[in-house]
Amino acid sequence: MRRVAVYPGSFDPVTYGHLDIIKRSAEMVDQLIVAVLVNKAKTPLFSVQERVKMLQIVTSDISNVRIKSFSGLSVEFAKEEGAEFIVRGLRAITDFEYELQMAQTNRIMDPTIDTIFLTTSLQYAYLSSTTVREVASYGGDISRFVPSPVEKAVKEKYGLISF
Ligand code: COD
Repeated sequence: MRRVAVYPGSFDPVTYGHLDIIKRSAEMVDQLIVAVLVNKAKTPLFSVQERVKMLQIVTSDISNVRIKSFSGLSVEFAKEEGAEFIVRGLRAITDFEYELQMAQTNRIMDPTIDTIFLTTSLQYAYLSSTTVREVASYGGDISRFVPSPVEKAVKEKYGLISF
């Protein structure tokens, strides 16, 4: 049977922490769909198209990864894509409560789809898109947090690259 998983998130922007989860989970399934949420409430730094493009660039060397956007419930999107699993990353205890609640709610909504948690690699345990945006907004160095095409795009957003 062909195993498909969906890794949903905001990816605003994608970090080395996300990329680590993408690489590790892609090895566990036949196809991994990285799904970018069209956020309803939050005002993201990057548009959905920009986030999809950045993810496409940084995952171009992983043959079984596809990038898509979605709106609505992630469990419904996973079903539409024929996925068996939703992949999520866990960094710290602070992630746990939210992730557990979401996984349980999703399982009640669709018992055929399970959530798989991968724990963060230690070197990325501190890393989030929020801290990347925060550091960049003050002109700090984000090269250790995100791949270089993403670094460039973030700097452009904050007007840190002049032409
Ligand atoms: N190391 C490991 N994992 C990481 C790291 C890191 N350094 N950084 C982030 N992650 C993990 C996060 O823990 C998360 O699992 C995933 O990567 C994505 O993170 P973000 O921050 O980009 O995305 P989120 O958490 O904002 O995404 C939330 C969703 C969009 C998935 C969620 O809001 C959603 O599914 N919304 C649609 C409506 C829905 O279905 N709601 C759920 C019903 S309860």
